[in-house]
Amino acid sequence: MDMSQQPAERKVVEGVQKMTPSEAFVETLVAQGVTDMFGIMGSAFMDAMDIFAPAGIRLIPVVHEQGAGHMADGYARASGRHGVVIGQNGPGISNCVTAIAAAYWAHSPVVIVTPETGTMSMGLGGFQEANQLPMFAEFTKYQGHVNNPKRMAEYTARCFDRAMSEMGPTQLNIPRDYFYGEITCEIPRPMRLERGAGGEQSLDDAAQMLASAKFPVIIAGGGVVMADAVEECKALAERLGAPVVNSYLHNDSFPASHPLWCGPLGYQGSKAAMKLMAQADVVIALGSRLGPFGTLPQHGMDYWPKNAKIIQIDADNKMLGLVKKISVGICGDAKAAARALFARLEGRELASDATKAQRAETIGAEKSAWEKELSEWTHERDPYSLDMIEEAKHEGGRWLHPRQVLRELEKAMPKDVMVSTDIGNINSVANSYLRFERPRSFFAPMSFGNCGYALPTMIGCKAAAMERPAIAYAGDGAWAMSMGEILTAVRHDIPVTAVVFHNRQWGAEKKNQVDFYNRRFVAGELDSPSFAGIAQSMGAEGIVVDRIEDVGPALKRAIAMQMDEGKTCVVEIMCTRELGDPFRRDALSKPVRFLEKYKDYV
Ligand SMILES: Cc1ncc(C[n+]2csc(CCOP(=O)(O)OP(=O)(O)O)c2C)c(N)n1
Ligand SMILES: [Mg+2]
Repeated sequence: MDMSQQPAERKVVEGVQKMTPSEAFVETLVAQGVTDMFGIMGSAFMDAMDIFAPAGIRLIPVVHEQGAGHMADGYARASGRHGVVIGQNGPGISNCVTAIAAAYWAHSPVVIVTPETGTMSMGLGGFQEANQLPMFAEFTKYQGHVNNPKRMAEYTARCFDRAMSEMGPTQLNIPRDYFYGEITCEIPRPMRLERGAGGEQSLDDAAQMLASAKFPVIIAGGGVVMADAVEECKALAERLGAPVVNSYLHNDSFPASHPLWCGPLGYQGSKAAMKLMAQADVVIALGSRLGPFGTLPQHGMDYWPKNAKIIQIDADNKMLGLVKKISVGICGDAKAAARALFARLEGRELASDATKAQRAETIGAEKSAWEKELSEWTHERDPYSLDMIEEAKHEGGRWLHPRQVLRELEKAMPKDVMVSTDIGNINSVANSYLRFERPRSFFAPMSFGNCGYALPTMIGCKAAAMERPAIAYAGDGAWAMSMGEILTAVRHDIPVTAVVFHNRQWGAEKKNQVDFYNRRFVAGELDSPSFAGIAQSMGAEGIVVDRIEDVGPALKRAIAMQMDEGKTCVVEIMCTRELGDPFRRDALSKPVRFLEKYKDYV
């Protein structure tokens, strides 16, 4: 434990002092470096809220508490600091469950503060009463329940410490009457875990495997982002001449301009990455839990190298060998482990040295083949998509091919951009077109996969990094779930740019009805007014795009408004109904019906 890392800016009261529990709570937040919180005010924590401002804490009010949870998640992921969310006991808290689940699977150090019904009425079925611990049990790394007001500072500090050390959300549950009273306590200083490289033996074994590898491949996972390990990953990759692939939805774990970068694995990922992966005899999964969804066959390729030796490095020992069979598991920090492996290879002759130039050529060739394919892949070619493209020609209006739109957006991306994506068909296809130069730049709903994620998350990212351009992608369905938070962006001067793919359908799910249910569409159509118009009436800017040549200029204009004028803008892009490959082909089966009345539904 490193006890010296005190946030420097603000002074925290020293020594044992008389204070109220509200003061103990707020001072502990200050000690933990909290400057921003997201939520909606409520009587349950008003006594503490009253002193947020003099403590140097801004509470950013949102439209819906789910938005606050996502904002805290985005804030944490963009900054590496805690994201904090708070709400009214009962409904304000239950509104956060989805967002905390998403933060859990993103390994975000989010602290959710959950004021609870008072102790004297708990269990009597009073107003806004709920058991708030079970709701979050599955999605938190630690749940602190303040069981006595005298322990307010202790529990608060522990929730903040554990969110960092356990890499995930923690819950601080506070009976609302425990904010009041008189206590004597000392404000604990933050304890931050110093992480190491892992066990000596496993590092030695891994280094030996790498030394004898003929075609090593590195998977750069979320751990590389969280541990700030890009330079160490680069050094290891360059020493080995190994291609580096991003794990699913961690496209920012390695710079896309690097010659060894090959793009993401997983759903709608890079064929170059997968083809190179298939050739590996040794794989180094650096900071990755090797989540099951991220390594499913794609583009008709079952690319996972079944005979390769797998070295997995994860800071959480429980992830080692959980999903994929591994040869060596290293419980360590991605940065420290990469450095330790590099040191062990120093001065050594590697089996792969002789083929370094040849492998570099193979990598280059696979990458350019994939780029060429992507550029020529202007629209989807399956029968449903072709029908939809044909249909669009006969409808009024101009409708664009999503893939072409995504390519144009990619070309128009500003430097140092942060992008969030939502869950949906076009957002998933976007995976191939989102490339980054630095970590903490790409934000997706990860394994929880909830629609309505992208906008609020990006507002949180922007609040943490006002100097960076912020872009949220969303389909029209997911957008409508979350667009209320445009009000938050406008009201509180946290400008972002949203790109809404208006294809008039819940496309991702409809794709399953195309593939498995003989195009029997149930509840899949979306008829909506102009989202640019809605944005304007919420006080933001709105641009409608229905010509491909306008896509890039529209994004650039919106970014200029964001960065120069502090304006939020919604870029609404009118798209055809064509659909890319589905999400869960693996998890669906052709329908079977036994009852006579449903016999046609196969
Ligand atoms: C909260 C939530 N509800 C439902 C789903 C199931 N779901 C996954 S994708 C999707 C459709 C998304 O539609 P849209 O946002 O319009 O994007 P498109 O697929 O059309 O590009 C739905 C309903 C989900 N993932 N999350
Ligand atoms: Mg849609």
